[in-house]
Amino acid sequence: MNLIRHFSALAALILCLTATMPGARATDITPAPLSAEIGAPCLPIPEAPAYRTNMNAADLTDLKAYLPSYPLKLRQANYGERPWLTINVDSCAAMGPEAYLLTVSDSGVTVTAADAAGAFYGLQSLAMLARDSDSLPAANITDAPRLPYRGAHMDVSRHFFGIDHIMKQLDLLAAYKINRLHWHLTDSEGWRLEIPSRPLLTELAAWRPQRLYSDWRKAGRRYCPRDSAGAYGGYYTADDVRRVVEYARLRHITVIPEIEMPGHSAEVCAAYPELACSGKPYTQGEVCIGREETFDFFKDVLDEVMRLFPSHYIHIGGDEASRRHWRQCPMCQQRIREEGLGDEAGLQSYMIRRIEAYVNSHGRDIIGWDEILDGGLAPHATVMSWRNVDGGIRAARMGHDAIMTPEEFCYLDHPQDDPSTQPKAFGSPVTLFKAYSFDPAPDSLGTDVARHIIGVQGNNWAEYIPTPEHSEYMLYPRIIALAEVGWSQPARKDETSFRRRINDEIRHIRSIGYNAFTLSPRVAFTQDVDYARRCILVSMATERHPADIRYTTDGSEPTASSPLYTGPVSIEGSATVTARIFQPDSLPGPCTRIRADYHKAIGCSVVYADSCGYYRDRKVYMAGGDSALTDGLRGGKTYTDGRWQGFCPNSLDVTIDLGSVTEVSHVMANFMQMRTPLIFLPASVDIWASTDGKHYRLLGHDEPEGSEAEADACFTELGWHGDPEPARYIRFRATQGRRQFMFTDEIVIL
Ligand code: TNX
Repeated sequence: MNLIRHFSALAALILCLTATMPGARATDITPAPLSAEIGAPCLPIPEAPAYRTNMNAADLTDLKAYLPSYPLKLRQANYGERPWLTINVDSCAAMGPEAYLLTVSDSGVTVTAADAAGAFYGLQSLAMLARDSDSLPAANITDAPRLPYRGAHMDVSRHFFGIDHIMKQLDLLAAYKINRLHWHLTDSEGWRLEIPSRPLLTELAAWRPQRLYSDWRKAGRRYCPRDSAGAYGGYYTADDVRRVVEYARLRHITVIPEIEMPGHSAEVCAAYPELACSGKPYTQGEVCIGREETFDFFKDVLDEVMRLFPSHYIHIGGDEASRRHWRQCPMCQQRIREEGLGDEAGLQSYMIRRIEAYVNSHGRDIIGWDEILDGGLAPHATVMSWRNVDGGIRAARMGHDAIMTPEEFCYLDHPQDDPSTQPKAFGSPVTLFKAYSFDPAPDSLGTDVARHIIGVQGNNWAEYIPTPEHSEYMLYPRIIALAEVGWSQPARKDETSFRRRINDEIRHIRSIGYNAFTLSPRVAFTQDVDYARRCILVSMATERHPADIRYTTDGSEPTASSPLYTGPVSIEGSATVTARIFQPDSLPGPCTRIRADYHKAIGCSVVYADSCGYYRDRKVYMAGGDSALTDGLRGGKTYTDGRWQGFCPNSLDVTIDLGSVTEVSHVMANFMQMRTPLIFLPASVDIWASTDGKHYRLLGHDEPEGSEAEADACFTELGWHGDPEPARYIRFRATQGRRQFMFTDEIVIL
């Protein structure tokens, strides 16, 4: 029956899609609805619009409890009064969960849904149509989510955020139809949930002498008693949790608690050292799996968690455990032998399976980070795929559900623009449009696999997020891009429309008190190569709207009368392209520049010295393989864009054959430094030239400047520039400073 209902709903929706009126105006509803016909303004919005609904008593009570947060001041229609808004909830309606129909005509507004969540989402879309206006346009909107799980994650361990901050975010997340809050409650930087039977978790392990995570790390990662002077931290009481859970429920958001195990647990071992292999505090970040006490502990914790959180899913972490201590621990080794677990990966998986069985025995299911696939997946687990999408796909192929949250697209703790312009953040940039481009369940996976991919989530890890304002800055607007990724059908996603809508959303949410990032004021460049015409094609983009891009190719600063960018600019030979944006009512944006060179080495062969190897086992770090350094393709601001080649742990040492002896006056490569993902500039570079491939002479030596070497994030060119020298072979060596990662995109020879 349910299935039939689903199919007929789908058929109805497809009909609606094809029936969209030609010439209909684009909607301003975000995430983009399945289908929308929007006409001319037709219905005035009264001061206090009256609604009538057939909702059941429980749903109506919930709606009334929510309405004070709703942008329109709705009131229930009086007896006999004609309502402005009718909300129909009909469980027999041919619609799936969370779906709704919204119609506006001159006689009123109707929201129809099969469940209260659908009605709630209809109201959210209505609020967007009504925003900043005194009348509504005629509208006929049919909408349904693409994926059932649309999540936002909040890390409250690395820095602590009070429940007011959490509830403020729930208001906005719900407006964008996000329906899960993944609450990362425990980690080595602080335990945040009161557990009555384990008081030291919140008397000690929720507090530290230093406010900032980075200071605390440097000072040796110690906790301090709650009442010590200057203690920073905090935790949630049962009452706090109940308030958040209820506040979220009224907004159709399920709060999924995460209790990390067996890794990311240094705070547990500090409060209860008997759970560490050594029996001592501050010795390890993973609990001992050999001891029964560890299981007793997590059972106590999970009992309280399941008492407080009605969520069907309990997230048990499972990521990034070091297995070093288990290898040396007699009790862990004994467990491995007795249970026939093979090795430490098997031991970790044993713990997750035992915990899963406990959670299952209470009628709940677990979610774990993708590392829970190692050593054998627990039978009913849902996998949250963070390192990339592979773990999620692997789980889905095995018939398990998966939630996609790959770092490359979904990590909101990464900078959202050129890192040198942003507050310190983790890893490589995840721009708004990078997040927007993510497809968690592409058709290419096939329906059997794709149907197990139940959702997508943005993760806001808080190592470098010390304040609520900063947390909002990282969340918005990227979480809205991910809301559209999760809600809207791929065919409804459209960068141009999203750029327009998101700029409006940012203005709006800033006006109601959220500290959203206002998007990059800088032009972003991409370079492509036209090998046949021997030129570089420079594309330019802006995240802002409305905005014109103007550019020059002679090094001068663009003015309002410089050429307007309308499509890729071709550069023959070498040029510096300078561009900036012009927006109405504001000063021109900062200039950004790139050099484009159709240089002498493009297409030439490169020999990698035996001592050096690019990082072949990681697809994303090898860019174009052996031709990456001479393919003319320059990297952007992120090392995962497929154009940067990574070297680890060895140095870069290559020889380029220009084909015949030619005059060379410039040999340069661009390098990046990003400290948090351990990417460093080389310590130095050396360049040699040869005409015969046997005898080499040194052309130059270069080193980064001190300020660059110290920078958290920077890009710099290193190489040689001088009087023309005859050369056929150029050897370029960049020596690692730290034996970590080193990335370059191209060796430019002029
Ligand atoms: C990896 S994602 C982690 C977190 C960090 C995050 C920083 C995951 C399961 N583990 O503990 O905060 O990277 O981006």
